[in-house]
Amino acid sequence: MNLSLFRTITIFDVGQQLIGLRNLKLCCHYKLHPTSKCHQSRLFINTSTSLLNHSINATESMEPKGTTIVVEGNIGSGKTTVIELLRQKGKAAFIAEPVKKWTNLNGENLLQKLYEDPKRWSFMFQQYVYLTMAQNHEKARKKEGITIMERSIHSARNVFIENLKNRQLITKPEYEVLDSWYNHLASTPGYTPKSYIYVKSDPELCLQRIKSRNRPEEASIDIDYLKGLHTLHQSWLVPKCKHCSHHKKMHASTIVVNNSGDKDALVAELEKASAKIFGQE
Ligand code: TTP
Ligand code: MG
Repeated sequence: MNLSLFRTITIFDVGQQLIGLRNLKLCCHYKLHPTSKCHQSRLFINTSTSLLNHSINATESMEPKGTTIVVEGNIGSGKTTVIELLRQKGKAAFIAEPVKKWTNLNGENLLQKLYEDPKRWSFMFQQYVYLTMAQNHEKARKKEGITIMERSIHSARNVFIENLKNRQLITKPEYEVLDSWYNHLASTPGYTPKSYIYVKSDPELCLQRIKSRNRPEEASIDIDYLKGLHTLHQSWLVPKCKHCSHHKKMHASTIVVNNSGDKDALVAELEKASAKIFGQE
């Protein structure tokens, strides 16, 4: 009996970067006589099958199991509130923003350091944001169904790091290192969401919310800083040029949710967006 095994699989390199589709053609011609026990042939088939299974498993674990949606918007725009409201619908899994990690890394309050001396600490802080966000993308990729997470490596790069460069709070080499990290992380399968929920809010309102929630680290945030972040969110998530849109958002769509500060209006906005959000599994 001739047994032919001919499979095509996807391979990723050790650095977990997709290097393209390569064909692995495994062809085993294997003669089996009911009476003879050909140990070597069996061993070959067993090893090849394990390798194949291993590669397929490796491939499967890289591929996202479900759909990731990311909530973005200015500091104090109401992302956490939006997530709480969506949570009540019971139709998705949720991953919280790692702010707690940023305020306590083995006793170090990195967020506080950032605001106390941005020139000294921004580079360090943004690297830790990348790490903690990559951990969240990793969690999201393994979940089935819809997973909604607050923030992403994409806002870290397209909004915060861009803003730090504009304000000359990071040096050119620091910017280049952060950009290289982004290019590496963003090419990981599953790290680009299907869509963004963009919580759009007036920077003045964001400032009011920041003041009333009173995170001690954020006491120095001013309106110019929030206006800069607002402009960057806009040009990233709702760019006027189609080419820029594809380039910057890597084909993810944007669902805009306006937050004017009125809770009932926000609930109504989410109701309107609900079909778009939950209909994309
Ligand atoms: P946000 O990620 O905007 O979270 P939030 O809880 O303030 O937003 P919302 O009220 O809409 O729920 O900001 C958290 C803090 O982290 C804020 O002080 C800004 C800072 N930050 C950076 O400095 N760099 C970054 O890349 C990110 C993602 C946040
Ligand atoms: Mg929040």
